[in-house]
Amino acid sequence: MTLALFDEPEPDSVTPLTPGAALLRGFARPHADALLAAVDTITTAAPLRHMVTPGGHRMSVAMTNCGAVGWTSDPSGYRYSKTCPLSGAPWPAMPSVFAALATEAAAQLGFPDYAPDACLVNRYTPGTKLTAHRDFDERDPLAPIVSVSLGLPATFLFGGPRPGDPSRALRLVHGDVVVWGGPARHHYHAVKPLPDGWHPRTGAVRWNLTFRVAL
Ligand code: MD6
Ligand code: FE
Repeated sequence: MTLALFDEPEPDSVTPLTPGAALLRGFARPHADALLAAVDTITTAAPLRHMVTPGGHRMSVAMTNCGAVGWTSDPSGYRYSKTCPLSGAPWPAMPSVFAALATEAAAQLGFPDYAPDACLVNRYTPGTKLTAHRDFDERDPLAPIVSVSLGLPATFLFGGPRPGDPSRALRLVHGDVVVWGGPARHHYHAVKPLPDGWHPRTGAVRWNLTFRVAL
């Protein structure tokens, strides 16, 4: 008997999570190299940085953005801004391969014409984690978050609307996409500390792209 530590869906399968949310296994895989090339361009134009939370903690995830607006955090709060606080310049434009993928993924869940205006680019290295939270800084309470995983595998925890709700542990690998919107839009989620590893495309890194309709 094998101990089921994770839900391990088949390649290219759709795993429903809760109404409005699903894991699209391998959905981004055909575009992974193009996405990674674009990540390189974006992080050159708008360097990754460790933002500080309103509580004064330096986030272990290194972040930047592309799109019309970008998510930022500093001791005075979370917000979306049209410019990068480091350079004062607009964020790099959202590459068409990013926008097209996000729109297609959202459509799979029944969210038509999804047009994200923000994409947060997250870099995880071994030990990097994201504590349980809900994304509440966006105007539209129903438009989904589309989350694309590239590189090293990570354990993603997808919970419910309340802090103590049971969560499901999903092992997200290169090319996986998770979508949560509608009734699932404000569910708790977290990423466990990234284990050591080496990925042929990204080295010792997991990249995560999270798309939102922010404004
Ligand atoms: C992930 N990221 O990395 C999911 N949320 O798989 C997030 O949920 C997230 O990276 C808010 C701010 C930054 C994030
Ligand atoms: Fe989040």
